[in-house]
Amino acid sequence: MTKRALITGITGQDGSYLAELLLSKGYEVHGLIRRASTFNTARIDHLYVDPHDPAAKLFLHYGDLSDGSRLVTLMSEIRPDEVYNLAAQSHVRVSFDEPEHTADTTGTGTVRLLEAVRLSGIATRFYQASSSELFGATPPPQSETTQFYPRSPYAAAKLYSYWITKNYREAYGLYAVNGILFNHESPRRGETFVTRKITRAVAAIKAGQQEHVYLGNIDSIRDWGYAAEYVEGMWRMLQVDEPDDYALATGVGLTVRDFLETAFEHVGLNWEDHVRFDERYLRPTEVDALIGDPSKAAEKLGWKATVDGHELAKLMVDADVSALENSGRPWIDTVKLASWGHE
Ligand code: NAP
Ligand code: G4F
Repeated sequence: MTKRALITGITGQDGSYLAELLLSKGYEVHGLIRRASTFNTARIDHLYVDPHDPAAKLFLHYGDLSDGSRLVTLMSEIRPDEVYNLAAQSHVRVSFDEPEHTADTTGTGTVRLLEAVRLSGIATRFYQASSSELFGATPPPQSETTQFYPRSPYAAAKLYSYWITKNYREAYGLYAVNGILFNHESPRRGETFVTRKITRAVAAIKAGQQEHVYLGNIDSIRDWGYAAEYVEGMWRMLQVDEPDDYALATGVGLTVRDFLETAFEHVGLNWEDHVRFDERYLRPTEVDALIGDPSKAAEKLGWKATVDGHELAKLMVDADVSALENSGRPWIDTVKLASWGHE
């Protein structure tokens, strides 16, 4: 029997890698996408096959986590074996600007989807994209048993989603799991997260199209892994007999400064010549250090990260250098776009 999966957030970084993985495993994949005035499917366009083609295995549906009745309808129409809830307003800095919207999407959106699963009566397995941001101010190493201390509207919304997922597991016997994922990046990472902001800037500076990049706090520590490996961990969480919660991480922390050093050195540049401080990229409350302990996932799921933060920085720089070389788009436009907000 062909398994069927529904992915919310399929147009995002993780959604695109997960869709690839599930299609490669023979799944029929359904994705929730938001209606936008421009195309927002660039990360999955390479997977798309005309739905009229009998070989089509990927189907997209308009919807939004703010629209509960639509989620109920889609659940009964698609009848998925597995639901991956990856959709969210996922930017921590932006959540300070849009706390209410973040709560509605990143928090309440989860219970809307869980209710749709529960009301459908289908024996669906549910994955919730929880985050290492939940640990916030609690010092590393952090694991599934570490106390939560959220430090942003984003983290507070994810905390609600974490607990409501656990509650639906306990109250209704739903197969529902939390993947507590530490930062994971890739060439598909959103342009305003710090790793991608840096690797895009490295490419532009190397090409002589830009002189400086403006950043906030470069002393914070993150446990950066490779997104393509993390989606394998998400899938594995839904394949075990009993639902449980798991942290995925490399176990190694780097500062933003370390990432800068590796990324600039990779193309023969010194980061100190090109990085400028701008206080608008600071957060009202910062998360100083996230370093995960992934031993439970290793033991129970056989999952292990193999790409470390330095390797990741280099592969992202290589991808941005070649993207810049191959694109006819004037770089300056996208740099301006990324500088409008406070991300
Ligand atoms: P991302 O690239 O920002 O993708 C977010 C996705 O959510 C996009 O497809 C976006 O659609 C969709 N979305 C946003 N608001 C929505 C709404 N109201 N209704 C329906 N869809 C909506 O995020 P990511 O890096 O892939 O992360 C995936 C999930 O894991 C997120 O929940 C994130 O918070 C969580 N997480 C990420 C990390 C990480 O390091 N990447 C770590 C821990 C947890 P558009 O394309 O239309 O904007
Ligand atoms: O890349 P970031 O914006 O990622 P952050 O805040 O760690 O959140 C990401 O990882 C979470 C998992 O732990 C996810 F849940 C969340 O959805 C998201 O994917 O910032 C990383 C660090 C922060 O300490 C930030 O203050 O980089 C610092 N930073 C310094 N200058 C900057 C900048 N961050 C951004 N985005 N832009 C800057 O100019």
